[in-house]
Amino acid sequence: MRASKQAHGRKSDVGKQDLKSKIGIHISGAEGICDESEISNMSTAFIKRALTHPRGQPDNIVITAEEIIGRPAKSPLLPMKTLACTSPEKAWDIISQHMTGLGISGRALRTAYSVLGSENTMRGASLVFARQGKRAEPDRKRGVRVSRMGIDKASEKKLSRRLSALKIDTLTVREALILASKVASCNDIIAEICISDDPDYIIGYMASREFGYLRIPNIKRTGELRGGRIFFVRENAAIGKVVKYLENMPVLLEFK
Ligand code: WAQ
Ligand code: MG
Repeated sequence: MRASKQAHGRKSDVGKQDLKSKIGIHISGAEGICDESEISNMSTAFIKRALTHPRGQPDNIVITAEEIIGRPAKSPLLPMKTLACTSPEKAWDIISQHMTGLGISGRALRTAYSVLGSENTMRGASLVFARQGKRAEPDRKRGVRVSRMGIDKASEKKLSRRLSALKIDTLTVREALILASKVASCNDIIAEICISDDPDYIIGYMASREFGYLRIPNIKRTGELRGGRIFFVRENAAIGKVVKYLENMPVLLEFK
């Protein structure tokens, strides 16, 4: 699902930067994998979400349903942990330390910082070369939208139980963990940083196969419309293949 609105909509709903752009402003997006019998339920839930989104009222909602041929690849969900963090400045210190430990350069971190600081949010993620720090996504306005990921029924139950015990069993957390786990399953991606573009959601995360999914409270301040996702890619990665994998390869995540 993707929901957007034209830039001349209610001014209170969007950032000043967004008003300058003539194309639709991104409000909400969502994706999943389900059985044929559940397509209708999933679509209804997605439309409901688009219509009640904190970023504003969309004037355009697009639902796409595609058949998956063959069995999706399987991959494990990342282990999860919540870090202690009291401000966006401290969040960036923590992120920088972890990323530097994975070999991500200062230049790449500066690129990430500027993308994540912009109120011109993208619908997808920015790909950043881990050493040179150059952006690699083919469309800088849109970014790369990860899709075709889901979770099997049994794993979803287990995950819900685990998250309930931590009092964080929300759709936002479940979907973010599923997305991050698919991204981490891509060999050419070293790590991810994510900040929600919802003005009220101030917990972000960083993720990698090395250290799993690390939640970061106070990654931004309440009310800020900025947000985004950065995927750091290996310097010699074939970008076309990475994009194909993220956008098209069906992956079912499993709770182990
Ligand atoms: N593929 C690539 N990028 C995406 C996708 C996707 N499917 N969905 C969202 N993005 C990018 C896009 O730039 C958005 O502006 C940005 O990420 C934020 O998206 O454990 O809700 O859907 O409590 O607002 C983190 C949960 C929630 C942390 C993240 O992201 C936790 C969230 P949002
Ligand atoms: Mg959002």
